[in-house]
Amino acid sequence: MVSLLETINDPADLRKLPRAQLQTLADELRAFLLDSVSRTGGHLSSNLGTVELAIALHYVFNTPYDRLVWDVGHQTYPHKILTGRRGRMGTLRQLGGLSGFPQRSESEYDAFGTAHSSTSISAALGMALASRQKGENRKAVAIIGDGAMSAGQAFEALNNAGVAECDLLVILNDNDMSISPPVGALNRYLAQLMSGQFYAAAKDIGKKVLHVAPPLFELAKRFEQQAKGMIVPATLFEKFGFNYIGPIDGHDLESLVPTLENIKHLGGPQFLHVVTKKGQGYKLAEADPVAYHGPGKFDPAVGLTTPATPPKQTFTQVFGQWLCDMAQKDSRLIGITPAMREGSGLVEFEKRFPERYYDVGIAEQHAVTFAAGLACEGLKPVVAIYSTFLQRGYDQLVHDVAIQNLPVVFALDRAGVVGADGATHAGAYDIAYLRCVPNMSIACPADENECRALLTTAFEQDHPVAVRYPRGAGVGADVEPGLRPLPFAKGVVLRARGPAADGAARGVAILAFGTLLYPALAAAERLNATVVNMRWVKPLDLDLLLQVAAQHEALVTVEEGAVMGGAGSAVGEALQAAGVLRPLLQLGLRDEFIEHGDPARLLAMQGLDAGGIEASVRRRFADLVERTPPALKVVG
Ligand SMILES: Cc1ncc(C[n+]2csc(CCOP(=O)(O)OP(=O)(O)O)c2C)c(N)n1
Repeated sequence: MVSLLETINDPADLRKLPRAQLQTLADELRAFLLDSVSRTGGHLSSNLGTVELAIALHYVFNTPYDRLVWDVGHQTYPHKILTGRRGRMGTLRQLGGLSGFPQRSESEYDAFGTAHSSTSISAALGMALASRQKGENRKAVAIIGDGAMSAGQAFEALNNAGVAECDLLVILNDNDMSISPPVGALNRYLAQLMSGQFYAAAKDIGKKVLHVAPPLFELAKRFEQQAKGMIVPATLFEKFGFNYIGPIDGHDLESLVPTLENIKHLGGPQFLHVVTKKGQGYKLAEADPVAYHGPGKFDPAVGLTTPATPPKQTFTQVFGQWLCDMAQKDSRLIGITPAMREGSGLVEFEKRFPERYYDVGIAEQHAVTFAAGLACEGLKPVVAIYSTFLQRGYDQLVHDVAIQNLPVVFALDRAGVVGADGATHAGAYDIAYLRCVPNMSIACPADENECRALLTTAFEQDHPVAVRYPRGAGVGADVEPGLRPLPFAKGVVLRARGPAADGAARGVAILAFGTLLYPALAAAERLNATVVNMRWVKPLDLDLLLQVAAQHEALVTVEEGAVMGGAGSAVGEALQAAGVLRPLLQLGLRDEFIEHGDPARLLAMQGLDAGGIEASVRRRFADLVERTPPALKVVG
C-alpha cells in the first residue's frame, strides 16, 4: 500500500491534504527519517525535532514563493523530504549527493544557503524588505534554534528587524539544547518563559497592584487572558519591537497549524516561540540527544554501539588529552569553546577542570576577545575552535589579540578538508587569513605526536600562536606522554636526495606543511626527491629554506589549505625577498569550493594524495625527477 508520505512529492501535494491527515504524515515522515539517517549517518536529534514544524510551515505558507530560512540548516531533513528530495535521501552528505544543509543550488525550496549558525534572521529580513521594495507580498520566515539564538548576529538582526516595517516571522525552535546543553543567560530566560514562571510571577505582581483597585481585579480574574496582556511585563522580544506569541508545543499540529495561519495574516515583525524536543519520537535519541546529534550509520533497533576494534586516536583526542595534561601542570591554563565541547574534545577537560572551562555559547567573536581579556591578566587561554568557525572571530583575532600581542593559543581543529559537512565547514583558509597578521605564528603538525609537541611549544610562547590540525586521525603516530616542546619555527629534513658531488643544485625538494607530509614522502620515494617537514608556516624556517633552495633546482610546497595566500605563497615570498630564484610548484586546495564527500576521495580529487602529488611534480619538473620509479609505497 502506498503510504501518505509517498504521495507527497511537492509541498503543493501536502497542502491538498485535510488537516486531520497531517498527524499520520508526521508519523510516517519520522519513521522514514530515522530509517534514512541510520543508513547514511547525519544529523538526527535536531531533525526528529522539526518534523511537525516542517509539515506545518509548508502546509500554511505558500512555499517556495514564501521564503523559509532555516538557521544552521542541519535540521532541514524533514523539509528536504517534503520538497521533492525524499528519493535522494540515501545520498545524503555523499559525493554528488544531497547536502546535509540547505543549498540554493539544490532546490528552489532552499531559500538561503547555510551551515554556520545565526544568519537566518538577517537573511529573512533582507528577503522581507526586498519583497516590500518590489511591491510583492511574499512572507519571509526565519526558523532559529535556542542555541543559534545566543549568537550576536541573531541579536543584531532582531535589533534591525524590530523597527523595520516588513512582514517577517521569526520562529524560535526552543528545544533547550545546543549540541550539548545550552549555556548563558538567554537560555535561563527562555527556560523561564517556557516554565510559565514568568507569567506566574507577573500575575502575582499584578494581583498586588490590582488589589488596591477591586473592580479592576475582578475584571482581571474574569478575563485572565486579556489581563495577562495588561499586566505581564513585555518579553525580551517584545522590547525588540516584535509581537511575541507562545510558547506553543512544536509537536502538536493542532496548535501549530492554526497559530501559523493566524500569524500569516498579521503584519509587522512577529515572533513565535515553539517548544520542541530534540530526538522526539526515538527514545534513544530523546534520552541522549548529544550522542544522536550527528551519529554515523547505526541500527535503529539497537542504537549506537562501541566498535569492536577501537578506532585510531583522532587529532581532537590528542588535543583533549594535551589540554588536560597541560592544565595539570600549569594552573594558568583556561580552556574555551564556542559551543563545541564534544567536537573540540573538551569533555574530559570540563569534568576535571570545571572552574577553568568556559563554553561561551555559539559566540566565536566573544570567545576570542574573552580570551584576550584573560591573557591581559596573566592567564593562558587556549581557544579550541574549528578553522571554519574562527572566520567569525577574525577581527577579534586581529584587533584584540594580535595587535596587543597577547599569548592566546588557538587550537584549530578541522583544518583542511572536512568531508561530509562540505564547503561551508572546510578549513581551507586559516593559513591565508592568519599568515598576514603580524605577531601571529602558525604551526602545522604532521602527525599526532607532533601535534602534542607543537601545542606545548605554542603554549610556551609569549605571543599568539595557532596550531592547525585536520579532522579525524593521522598516520597513527605514537604520542609521547610528556610535555616536550619542539623548537620554535624550526623544520626538519626527513628525506635527503643529497647534494651532487660537484656541489651543484640537483633535483626537487618537497616542502610539506602538515599531515600531507606522509603522502609527500611516498611520492618522494618514487621521484627521488628531498622532503622537508616544515612544521611552521609562520615564522618560516628561513635558514632551512635557503639551504634547501641552494641544494635543489626546484621546490614544491604541499599543504592542506588554499593555495592562494597559503604556505606555498609564504615560501615564494621568502625566496623573492632573499633574491633566490627557484621554480616553485605550489600544491594545495584549488580556488574552488569543495563539496561534501569522503575526505580521502576529496583530497585525491584535489591531487593531494601520493599519486596526485607525484603526477603534479612529474608534469612540472619531468627532467628533474627519477624516470623509472620504484613501486608506489603509500605511507599512512
Ligand atoms: C558559527 C557556528 N558555530 C558553531 C556551529 C556548530 N553547530 C552546529 S549546530 C549547533 C547547535 C545549534 O543549536 P540550536 O540552534 O539550538 O539547534 P538544535 O540542534 O538544538 O536544533 C552548533 C553549535 C555552527 N554551525 N556555526
